[in-house]
Amino acid sequence: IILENDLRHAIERNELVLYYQPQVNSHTGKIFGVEALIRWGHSEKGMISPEKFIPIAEESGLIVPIGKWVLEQACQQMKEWHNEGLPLIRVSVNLSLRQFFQDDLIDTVANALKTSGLDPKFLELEITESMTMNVDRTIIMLKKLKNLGVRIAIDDFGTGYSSLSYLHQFPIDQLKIDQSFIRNLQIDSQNEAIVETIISMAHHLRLELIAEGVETKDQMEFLHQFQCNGIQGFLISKPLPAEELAQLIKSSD
Ligand code: G
Ligand code: G
Ligand code: MN
Ligand code: NA
Repeated sequence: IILENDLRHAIERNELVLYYQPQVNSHTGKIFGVEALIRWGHSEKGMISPEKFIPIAEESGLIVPIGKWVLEQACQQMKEWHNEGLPLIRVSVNLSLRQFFQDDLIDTVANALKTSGLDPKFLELEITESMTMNVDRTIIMLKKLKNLGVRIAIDDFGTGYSSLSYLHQFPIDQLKIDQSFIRNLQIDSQNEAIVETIISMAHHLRLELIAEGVETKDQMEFLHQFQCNGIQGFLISKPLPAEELAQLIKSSD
């Protein structure tokens, strides 16, 4: 089992790395963004999934320095890619509950942007519905983030309990349809109806949309047919180390 102390050492020893998964426009086939996904390159155990250590990081408070590092690293990497002449794509960073409730989140994000020199419009922050239970606080926080010029996405959309009536009050740019809905396409017709409804709602609210966990051509064609343009999933690529992702972008440009 992973202990808090191991994780503390992981930070000190620079064992944390970011992988990147491309997001593709299904109409043009172009990569328009990447999601940064953390991994722990453990000296003996190999790559450890965030599912195993993010909960420990949340409980212990280590998520604060880790989250800071992720933001800095993601912004720096994207700025480097832009400098190298790669297409001007954006990077999405997952925020954890504790980070979202941290008073200095705004400063942390502003700092990561300033230090890297990345144009804020190329940074997107992913929050989940479960973080938006306190509606007033969420609106205040999101407005402050939007004032920095960054984009906001709701991750795992459709799995939380947030009321749809608040959705239009949040200053958000994008919904990410949860993988579970995509997995059940062509299996369950009621599920298909839900996906169609989410897509149509996003269009009406003028929100951009990404389907996550797209693994098959059939799933992509269904989404294409209903005008869900953003696609992320193993069909395009699994999350990759930075160099491999850069190669993929170069070869697909
Ligand atoms: O990358 P997947 O491979 O295994 O990620 C598993 C979970 O970990 C997902 O829910 C994802 O959102 C979360 N995750 C990945 N990277 C980060 C990160 O940098 N910060 C936070 N808070 N969660 C992350
Ligand atoms: O919670 P969040 O959406 O941030 O989590 C992203 C997680 O989904 C990561 O663990 C990532 O590795 C995983 N993932 C990305 N694409 C696919 C896919 O096509 N199929 C499956 N099963 N998992 C995926
Ligand atoms: Mn995510
Ligand atoms: Na998700």
